[in-house]
Amino acid sequence: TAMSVDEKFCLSEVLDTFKSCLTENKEVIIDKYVAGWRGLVRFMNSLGSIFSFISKDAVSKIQIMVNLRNGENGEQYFTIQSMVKYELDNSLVDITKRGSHPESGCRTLLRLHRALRWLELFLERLRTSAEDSKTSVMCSEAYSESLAQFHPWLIQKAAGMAFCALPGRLTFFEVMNVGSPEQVVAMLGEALPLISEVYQITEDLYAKHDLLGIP
Ligand code: 1PW
Repeated sequence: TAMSVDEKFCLSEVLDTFKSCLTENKEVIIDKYVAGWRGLVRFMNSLGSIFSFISKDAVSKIQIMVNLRNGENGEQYFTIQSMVKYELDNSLVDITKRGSHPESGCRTLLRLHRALRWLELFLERLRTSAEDSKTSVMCSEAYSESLAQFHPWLIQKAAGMAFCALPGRLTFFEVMNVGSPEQVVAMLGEALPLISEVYQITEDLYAKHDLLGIP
């Protein structure tokens, strides 16, 4: 993949990308959504190599979405809404059991969407956390409440081990490269409602089309 890991990372820029996801009609622009994820991957990689097994899967999902955008029907993948319509109209999604479309846009994006909920819960905990709170605990609580239910036992264990290696709250804030802890908290307070809106719009769309359980 052409993804660079050494670019200077700043979390507020990443969260800004998620802000720019939504069109006026509240459709989610896939290029921006994917760009937001690229930034999150850089963030995870800057947390240490133990997170690379986590980011590796996100990287391969991002690549699937990029390939669809660059493919011959790329314009159908401009927004999540147009993607869902296009793939459903053309029977390009395996809805109830795995079949001939293991890498559909709908399936792939659903994985990122579920992970975004984890991120939202985690960042919200981080935002409201006390100085002596443990990032590992916040991260694993957010994980149990969201993504864990979709992961087999082995991945849950591996994720739990990665969380234990997370740096403390202050170091974590420094890695975000936003400024003082107060500035981080303020930035999160601004960004979270937007991430949450993108999440909710996607969730509602998938629910409407009965796509939340794509295997
Ligand atoms: C510290 C901030 C972290 C927030 C980013 C969250 C990223 C979540 C990626 C978790 C990946 C764990 C290992 C991969 C598991 C895959 O099996 C799973 N992928 C996801 C994204 O959940 C399901 O994909 P699959 O196997 O059905 O193709």
